[in-house]
Amino acid sequence: MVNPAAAASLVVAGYPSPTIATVAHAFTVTAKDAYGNTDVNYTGTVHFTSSEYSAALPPDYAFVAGDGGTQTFSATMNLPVIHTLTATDTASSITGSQTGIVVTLLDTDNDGCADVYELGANHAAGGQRDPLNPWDFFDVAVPYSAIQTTAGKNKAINGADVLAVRNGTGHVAGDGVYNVQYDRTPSTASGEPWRSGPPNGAISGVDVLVARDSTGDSCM
Ligand SMILES: [Ca+2]
Ligand SMILES: [Ca+2]
Ligand SMILES: [Ca+2]
Repeated sequence: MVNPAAAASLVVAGYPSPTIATVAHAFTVTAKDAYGNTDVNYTGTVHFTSSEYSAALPPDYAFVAGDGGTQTFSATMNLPVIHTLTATDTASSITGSQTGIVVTLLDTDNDGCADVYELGANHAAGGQRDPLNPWDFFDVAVPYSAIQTTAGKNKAINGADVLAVRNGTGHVAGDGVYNVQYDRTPSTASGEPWRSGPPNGAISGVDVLVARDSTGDSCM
């Protein structure tokens, strides 16, 4: 066994990426000497920080001899985007980070609009929708024809979505061209066209109207 030198850095690792915001996950902190060996005798106190200012981080932790230089912790990222998780020794300032942790928001129905936005009040921001209805946010993976220049969902309902639906009009389930993603059942809620429902087997002008009426809505 290698007899380690004093700890020179902390290795923060194991936090899952990509991951979903607001869910707690485990990660490890390991004290390493300058040669990359684990400092099994490390008894420093580590303090946690993150680029995600609202993250739920562990309290300061004082390593004990029985830890063998490594310990498992738990943290929760609450905001999406890409974050860093850092542990720093409060006395010596040796430190280490796990970088590039990709955090996304939960989108239960996978319609491109995260639950937290679907539950919001502003329909133009994706709100007043149902996080369990995958057909109420009309962002589609264009194209339906070569006219389209944008590929894939972009979390915004715009002219490309409307055009893609329009180009699919006249097709019905089973005709070999029909694509279910351009088909909706219109909302039955008065004045609330964004509450569209599941496919009804025919892509028609009504679907174009449903898409058009939600144009400008986005869900970031
Ligand atoms: Ca959703
Ligand atoms: Ca939905
Ligand atoms: Ca339809």
